[in-house]
Amino acid sequence: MRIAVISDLHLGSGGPTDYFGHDDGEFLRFLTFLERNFERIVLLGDIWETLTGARYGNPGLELVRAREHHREIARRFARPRYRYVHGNHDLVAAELGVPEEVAIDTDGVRLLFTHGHQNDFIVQKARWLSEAGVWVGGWLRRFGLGSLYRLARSVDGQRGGASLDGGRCTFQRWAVGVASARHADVVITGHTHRAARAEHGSRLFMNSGSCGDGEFSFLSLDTRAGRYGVHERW
Ligand SMILES: [Mn+2]
Repeated sequence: MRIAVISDLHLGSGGPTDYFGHDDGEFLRFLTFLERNFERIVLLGDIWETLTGARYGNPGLELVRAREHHREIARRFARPRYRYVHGNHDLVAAELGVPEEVAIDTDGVRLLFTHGHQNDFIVQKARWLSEAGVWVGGWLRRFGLGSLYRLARSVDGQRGGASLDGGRCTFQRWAVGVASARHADVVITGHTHRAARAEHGSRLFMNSGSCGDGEFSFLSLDTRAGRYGVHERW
């Protein structure tokens, strides 16, 4: 099976707290390209930004507003080719039945898709603190404090344990541990916004990077041909 993976679009309701950074028409052309070349497209979490509303703590309303603001993209994602796995910025989608983990068995290969926030200590142990941090970040952007926002993001990124050196990356070690527990050959995550591909013994770790901030990062998985690629442009 030929599968494409994208994640971390952070589609919001417009304005400074919408981190998507694409023209919707151009992004729809990118999705058409994926639909023509892949049998399935996995949306691997943080597709919608639901934590940066002006008032704190109403992700359900923010999801509705973001879907209205990007109506054509929302309609596109309803096509049968798409498979949605939620992340921590669109956790509210779990209430609508969106899973936090999906396994696909095809051509004798088991693929495991999970966003990756499950490895984040603060997200897991103090969800309110993590969500309040994202909400404050939204207000920094509204006040035009982009540099402070970027500093906070980079500090948070360091904390995530993601490293380009697969052997030292605690995020990858966690993901490969989950893959092993689920008997998966390939584990695919998002969350870190850092696209990656690294072999860990007999298992393969991949990260889809981000399609937010105007980026076009995606993964191509061809289980029949055994080809697994990271792409930064289409
Ligand atoms: Mn995330």
